[in-house]
Amino acid sequence: MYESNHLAKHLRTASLKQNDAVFIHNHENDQLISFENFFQNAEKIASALISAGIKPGDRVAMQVEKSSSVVELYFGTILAGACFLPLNTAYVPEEIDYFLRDSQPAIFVCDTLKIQGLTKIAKSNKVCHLWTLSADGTGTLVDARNAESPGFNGVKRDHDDLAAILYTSGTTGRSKGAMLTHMNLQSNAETLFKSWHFTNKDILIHALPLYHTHGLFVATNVSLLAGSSMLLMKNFNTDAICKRMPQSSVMMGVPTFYVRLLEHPDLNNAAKNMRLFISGSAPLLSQTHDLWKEVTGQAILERYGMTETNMNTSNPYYGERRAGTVGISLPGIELIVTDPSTGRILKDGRTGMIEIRGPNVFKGYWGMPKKTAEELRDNRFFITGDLGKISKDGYITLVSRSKDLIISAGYNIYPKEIEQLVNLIDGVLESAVIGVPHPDLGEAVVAAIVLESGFSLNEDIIMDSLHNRIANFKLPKKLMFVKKLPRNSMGKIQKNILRESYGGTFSNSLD
Ligand code: MLC
Ligand code: AMP
Repeated sequence: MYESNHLAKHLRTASLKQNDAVFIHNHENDQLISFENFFQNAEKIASALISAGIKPGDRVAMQVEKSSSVVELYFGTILAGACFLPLNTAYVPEEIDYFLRDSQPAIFVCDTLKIQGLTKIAKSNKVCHLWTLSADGTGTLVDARNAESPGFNGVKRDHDDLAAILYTSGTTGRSKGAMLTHMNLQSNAETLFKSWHFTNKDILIHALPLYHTHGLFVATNVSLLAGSSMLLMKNFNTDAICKRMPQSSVMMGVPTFYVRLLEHPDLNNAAKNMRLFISGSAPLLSQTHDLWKEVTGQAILERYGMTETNMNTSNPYYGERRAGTVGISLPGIELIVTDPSTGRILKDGRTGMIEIRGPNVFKGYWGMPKKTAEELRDNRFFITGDLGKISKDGYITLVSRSKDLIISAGYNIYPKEIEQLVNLIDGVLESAVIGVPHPDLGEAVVAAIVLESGFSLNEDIIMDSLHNRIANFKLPKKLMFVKKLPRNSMGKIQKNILRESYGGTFSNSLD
């Protein structure tokens, strides 16, 4: 089936033998969607996209709340030969304007509730069709789908054709669209499905957002390849997860999931039936790993990935899941550690830049050949910006990041973007944004602000100016008004000193 469409063909194979089995179980209303149902809906969406004039390679952007229709839209887009471009639901119109301008999608699907604010933006960016999809499963996308019949067999797409563009923040404050091919997604899903021993008996607790690599590709593609089920939850909720664990087998989550679940009194009982807990997207503290093992008897399997590369390493399914490490390079993926200044390979467990090569590595940044050339070497090794080391027996430890990036509960936040906005506020002389340890989020955003002399801005004024200009999760959790910022002899702000000064800000609280 879907013979000429590389990704669709692979993702459909396992379920052909079990069309009536449940693919998606909606947690909120207990609706069950069989594989047959799911693929028929995706086929109808693909037909609707074609009817709307979508051509191979066109972008289909969406910013909608999590639902099974999103997964159908993803697969329908692939079948239609187009390129899926999901956007974080927290983005405000100003941010959406940037993404639409940069990616020039032919279709943008937004939440019905947001259509008023987004119509003008879509028009000014020459989006041909603005469709809607609401959390309750209604909208013009669904109307267009329902006007079509199933039976669409997929537009021809080869392994090297684009399947998706996912935006990842940039160090300059400008987000970059990572172009992912059919091969990138298919090969990685295949590797993970095998490494984590997924089968059609598995039921995956899916409480992650559907607009990132983790919840979209890792969770969904692996489940499709294995023919397993997903219990789709709109939000992360510890009560709901503990209630559902006894009927499930695997959970994928960011470390915050595990930190919060450890506070739940039922965890120990609930987890008994689970075969696998997977963590990634941010560092899992050794303490969390150890405590989890103590409470549930199971070692969390930590893996490491990124938008540009999908998953690179994983702790083993059998064998030691070593706390504080991200495991071993996945089969078929080369990982080297290099000297950041010379690019020469470092051996003997020395710390350096992690570089990755393999079928998982993206094609480049959308419309940014210069940026692509800076990060993707001619020999196809991708310079990750993560600093790490490899032990004698192949386990990789991430030590720090060379990129000025904050990872807050799995969301990436680039300080530059916030600094630029803070610096625009009348009365602000300059600012520096840092990430500091946070017991719940892993890292939290803190802004150190220097005011111009004669100005006395308070926290509310600063926060009011930031609201509606950037997504809520990027807002600083704390503002520090300081007389001046620490600088080195070259005049560069020394963020390490700020991190030392404010590192204890959240140590005793769960903000
Ligand atoms: C929510 N808030 C956050 C936040 N998430 N603030 C900082 N960092 C975050 N990650 C804020 C909201 O803006 C809101 O602010 C308040 O918290 C409550 O919002 P919520 O939606 O109720 O939050 P909650 O449900 O508690 O969300 C926490 C979370 C979520 C852990 C469930 O952050 C999450 O789903 N994270 C996963 C992200 C993810 O999938 N990353 C994978 C990237 S792919 P206010 O002001 O309105 O109260 C990748 C590659 C790889 O990295 O290797 O996987
Ligand atoms: P993103 O750009 O959202 O894909 O985030 C990718 C980044 O998340 C990587 O470059 C790492 O810095 C970080 N990351 C992913 N997985 C892990 C992990 N298991 N431990 C530490 N950091 C991680």
